[in-house]
Amino acid sequence: MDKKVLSIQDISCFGQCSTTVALPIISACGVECAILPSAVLSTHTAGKFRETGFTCCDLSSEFPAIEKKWIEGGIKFDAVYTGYLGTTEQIDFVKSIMSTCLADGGLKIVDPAMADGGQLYPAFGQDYVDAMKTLCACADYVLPNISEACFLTGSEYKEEYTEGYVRELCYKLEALGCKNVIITGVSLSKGNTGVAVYENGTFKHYEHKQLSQSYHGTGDIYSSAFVGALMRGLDSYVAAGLAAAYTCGCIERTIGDSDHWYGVKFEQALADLPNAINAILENNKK
Ligand code: PXL
Repeated sequence: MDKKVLSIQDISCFGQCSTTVALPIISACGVECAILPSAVLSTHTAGKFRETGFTCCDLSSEFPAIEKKWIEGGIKFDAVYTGYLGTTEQIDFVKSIMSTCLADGGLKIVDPAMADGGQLYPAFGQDYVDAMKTLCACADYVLPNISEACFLTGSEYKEEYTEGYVRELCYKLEALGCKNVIITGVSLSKGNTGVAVYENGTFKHYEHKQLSQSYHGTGDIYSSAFVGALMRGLDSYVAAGLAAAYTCGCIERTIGDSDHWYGVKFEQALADLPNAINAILENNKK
């Protein structure tokens, strides 16, 4: 059966993140993607935009009426995937929509997009972290980076760490209530980076070469590719690796263009995604 995903995150009109990457990426995977925009911003809030400023219009007031219409129309989703949300009230609302609009057995996939480099994004404080903890506690999959995992678990943020440190973050997230944990940007050996996947008590690390630059929005690109691949029926560890390979492909296409500092050229690698998913599914049939 074809799957329907609901993506709940902001629309940053310019900047290649959140809804403007989730919709094309999940669609390219061959999965229907509905959206619920949490806010409309002129740009994302990172990098130079942190200094030059941005506009933000919170759309929360629309949420209850949209939810009511969806309930009346019997509209249900096979997964609700959340990213950057504007306020703690929106986090509460997301919990409500997960209870009213998820099909039986539907997945709750939470990317707690709120921090990077050990720092919270400008819009957020401890109250947001506390609210995000409660959303992650009921999630089937959480996809934090190391910074977000530290904020969620009250752990010290480290730039250099061992596998033991990452395992500890996974155990603490599990103790919080997260069923399955995927931590992005996990670098366990010099020159390499990757993702840690902690599922059913088993820790795995998918590793690839570290690229020379990091970019804004790659967490959203990663999560969207993971959601698309998972909803096509791929095993979560395979989906995690495929999403990492796709994100690397996006970064490789952007390195060298200093004008393109605000995001990655995900469009140029988009066709790789369904090809990779279909090849794995074909191979699984053999
Ligand atoms: O997850 C990245 C992101 C999404 N949306 C907004 C952001 C950011 C990162 O800074 O500011 C509005």
